[in-house]
Amino acid sequence: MLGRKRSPGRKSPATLFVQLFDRNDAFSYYSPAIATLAAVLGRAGFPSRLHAADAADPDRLVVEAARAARAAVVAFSILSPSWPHARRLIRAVKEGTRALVLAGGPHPTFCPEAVLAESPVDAICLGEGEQAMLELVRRLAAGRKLTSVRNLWFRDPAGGPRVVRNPVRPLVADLDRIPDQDRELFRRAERRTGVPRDDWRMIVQAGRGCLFDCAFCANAGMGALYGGCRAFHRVRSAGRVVAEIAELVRRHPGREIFFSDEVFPLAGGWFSEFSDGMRRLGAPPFSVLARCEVITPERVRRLREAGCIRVAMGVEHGNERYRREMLGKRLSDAVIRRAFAAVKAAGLLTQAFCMVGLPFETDALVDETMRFMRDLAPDAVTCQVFNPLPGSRLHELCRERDLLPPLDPDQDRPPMLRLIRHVSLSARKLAEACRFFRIPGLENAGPA
Ligand code: B12
Ligand code: SF4
Repeated sequence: MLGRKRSPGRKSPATLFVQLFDRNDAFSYYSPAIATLAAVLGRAGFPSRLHAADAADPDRLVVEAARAARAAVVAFSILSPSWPHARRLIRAVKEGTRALVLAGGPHPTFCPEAVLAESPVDAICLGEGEQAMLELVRRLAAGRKLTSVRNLWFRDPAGGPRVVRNPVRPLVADLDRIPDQDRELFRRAERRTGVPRDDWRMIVQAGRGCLFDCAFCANAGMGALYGGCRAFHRVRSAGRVVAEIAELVRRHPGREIFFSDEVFPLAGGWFSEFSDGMRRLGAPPFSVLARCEVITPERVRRLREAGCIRVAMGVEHGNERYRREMLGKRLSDAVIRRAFAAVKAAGLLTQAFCMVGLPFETDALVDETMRFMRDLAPDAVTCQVFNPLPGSRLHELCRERDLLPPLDPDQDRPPMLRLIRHVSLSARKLAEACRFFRIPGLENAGPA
């Protein structure tokens, strides 16, 4: 298990994790990455605290939290849409404390040079962070040199232009070695956030990564860092997953568990062992994300017996050819229809994901997505206006084809949505689609 206990009495540098969240969206309050990193540090005897920051909060709060925690490290986990908010807080922490400021997560992983250039961060983590962060804190405790820790890039502490770019270490091959998420870290911080208790999701992961490489998804970027999506994809043992859920059920009975694996492992012996274990636990309610291809009536039946109440599936677009050629998702309309029918027939709730405002989309293509979704009639649809995500192939395509509008370097509010330039989609149609899919705040949206 990662993070063996240290001998007591040694100096323990404290870490303050910063969760960038949106107070209006309770789901955004929880980060499995932070909860996992804190668990690894905690096992090794290093204390952590959490500061949850909404973009509207005054910056001084994070500085006060870092001082109150006597933090030696202030650690940010950053998704690209939160980068402007993170950058603002990183500046505040650097000005107001002497802590080492570390940033990890998808944005520093996919845009490391930009993160160093646009903020005074001391170090960034590329890829998986458990071993890197533990090694960093151990070295801090021992007063050893920090700048050779693999996965981490360091800015020259003397203020020079040099950046130490350490290579990425091999992945943790056996995910069972990683301790369960430290959810209590978030519970302890809950009081100050205004997020109602028990509103945030009980996120569990059966594994990491996925075997596909859709063009709009950052999974491809993670795969590229580690020699391909196949190498990055790993699954925990079914026994460990069920044991984690048993503990959650004991502590928080009745709450729904959300498997955030983008493709839940539904095939083979793993799934049999998992579903048997869940049945033994009394089939606690949970939801999964799945690819339509792997859905069969038999698997859905076993999912239901195991406690599953909802299956969410990516449809992405209503035009099969556009889905395949632009989005890199080789999935036919027929397979999608079959999968939704099978889940509905088993009495489970269905949720569909799709996007509008995609590169080179036309009004007619958007109409096809609205039509397809109306026909499919899932219980819930989550439609997003396309946001080009660093780490994805479509982000690269938008950059190459000059579809990315310039970002205001001084902007300090999260641009949760970065509309791309459209060459063939009318503002009227995009606004109509936003109304149709009830995308809040964007009913009058128009392409930049
Ligand atoms: C669970 C999940 C969520 C959860 C939790 C979000 C969160 N804050 O973590 C919810 C449902 C809230 C969510 C929401 C969103 N998500 Co999301 N989500 C995921 C998902 C499926 C799994 C992430 C995860 O928890 N993995 C397990 C943990 C343990 O791994 P990890 O996050 O990769 O972290 C490891 C490393 O990155 C690193 N690391 C991470 N942080 C740090 C910090 C430090 C200091 C260090 C040293 C290391 C480190 O170490 C960790 C352990 O190895 C990923 C897809 C994926 N496969 O990664 C998308 C993903 C992260 N989400 C994404 C996006 C875009 C969003 C949304 C913006 C979507 C939207 N439009 O609403 C919102 C943003 C909400 C918010 N403000 O955070 C993108 C991010 C791409 C990018 N370039 O930033 C991803 C990659 C999916 C994709 N489409 O490509 N999401
Ligand atoms: S969208 Fe889903 S299926 Fe496609 S690469 Fe990303 S995680 Fe995998």
